[in-house]
Amino acid sequence: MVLPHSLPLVPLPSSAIAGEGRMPVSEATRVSGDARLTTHLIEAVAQRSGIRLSASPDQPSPDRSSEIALRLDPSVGGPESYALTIDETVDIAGADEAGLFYGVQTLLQLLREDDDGWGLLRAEISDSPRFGRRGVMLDVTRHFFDVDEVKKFIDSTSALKFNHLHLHLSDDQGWRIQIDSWPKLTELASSTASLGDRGGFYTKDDYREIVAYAAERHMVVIPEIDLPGHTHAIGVAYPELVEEPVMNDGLLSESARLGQPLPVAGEPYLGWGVGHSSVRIHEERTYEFVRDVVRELAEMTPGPYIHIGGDESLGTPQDDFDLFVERATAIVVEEGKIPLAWHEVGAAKDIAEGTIGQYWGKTTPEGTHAAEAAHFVERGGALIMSAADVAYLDMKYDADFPLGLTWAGVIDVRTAYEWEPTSILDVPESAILGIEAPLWSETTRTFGEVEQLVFPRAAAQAEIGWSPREGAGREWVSFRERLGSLAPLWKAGRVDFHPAAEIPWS
Ligand code: TNX
Repeated sequence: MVLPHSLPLVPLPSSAIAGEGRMPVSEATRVSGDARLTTHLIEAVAQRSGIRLSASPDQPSPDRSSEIALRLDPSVGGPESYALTIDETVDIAGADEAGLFYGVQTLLQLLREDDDGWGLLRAEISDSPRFGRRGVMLDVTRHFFDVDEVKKFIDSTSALKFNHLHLHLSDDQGWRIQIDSWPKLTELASSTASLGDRGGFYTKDDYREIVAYAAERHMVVIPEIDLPGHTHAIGVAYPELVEEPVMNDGLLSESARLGQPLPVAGEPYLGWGVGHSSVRIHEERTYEFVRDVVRELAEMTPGPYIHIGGDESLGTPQDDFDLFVERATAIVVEEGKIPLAWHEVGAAKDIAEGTIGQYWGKTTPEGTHAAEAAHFVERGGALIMSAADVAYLDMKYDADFPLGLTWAGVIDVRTAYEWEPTSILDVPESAILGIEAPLWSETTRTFGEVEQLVFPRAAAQAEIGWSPREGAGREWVSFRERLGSLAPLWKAGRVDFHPAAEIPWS
């Protein structure tokens, strides 16, 4: 038997046996099954190989040679699981539509070209995810990325079986989503970005287009409005909602250390210092604002979550912070959604029950981070792990890498791969919903630069989120080989990945 990790697959499937040789594919190869997924497969194969498979709208024909059958079969396993057989024909059975989609993504990784042309590596795979939550985050605030760029991000991350897309939609540098009841947010506070670059925003139609595109690829979009700090842009539109920029010694020295300009009240902020802004905690108008924004976001968000931020609110006194996040999480619940928040929000005793925390501390927690994270679990919530020293996609690969930051460390591909989300905090394993890998965009001025930071490290996070912890092949020596084999797929998809020297790219 050939070892499972000899198959060029990322993330590693829960069970895989490589067969002998390849099943040739040609324009005569017929695909049957759900029309949309069939089209998706045909387009992806065409983009990769130039071969346009034929769609066979009917049931699988009696002559089953050269056939790829996509079908649903709930007996295959739990949510998102699938079984894939490639022999003389291909059979993909998804436990549900997401599972079928993931079976197709695996099939696409097994499509390879050699001297005899294009073929599918023979294999017998049955696969299901370790965690139900496998997320990526895109910061569209420090730099703005348009609808087509977000769609490309969805394409390349859903191919790695990520199933949540968190969009960081507001920050000091800009407000990026149309809100009808507070129109000046986009009129006055969206046109600029970090480094003085051009901003932008999504209309409600744009946003719905992103949500629908993501849903077709089985990704849930999570909108984040960052409160009560990271709110300088709100003050550019509505000065009455925010405090004067905080200018304490800590902030002044931090901005100097980062080489970042200081904010000026009412003017767009073009740097990326943090911790200087806060909404007014003791004004009822602030909560009218929060409720309107949450309600309008909820209306265009079919997914269950609204993220209210809560990180680095260094300009908000602790008691005020607690009061604010208790009210803000309650508002999200009242508007029918589950609140999500960065782990600092767990400092507040009475956050809404069931609020989900996002841990962004390090793999060895510092200060109050672990206790804050644990409080979400005490309140009946759960946690998503985004440990900054391993899962942050905006850290540099090495000290000389031109893009990215270093505050959490430099993260080479191996470091991004070798961590365990359930071993960081002292909470029950069942409280860990999964992982999310964030891309903060202070230094990425183009979408190509985003991709250089995200790929290949997102593939490491994909495997941590999907693959069994103890699976054969779930280790660096195997991963780096399998990762290297993704290069032709990324090249065909024009993904501007960083060809890290650690990886044997094919
Ligand atoms: C910290 S981690 C932030 C962001 C920055 C990021 C840069 C977290 C929740 N907040 O505001 O963009 O560092 O790495």
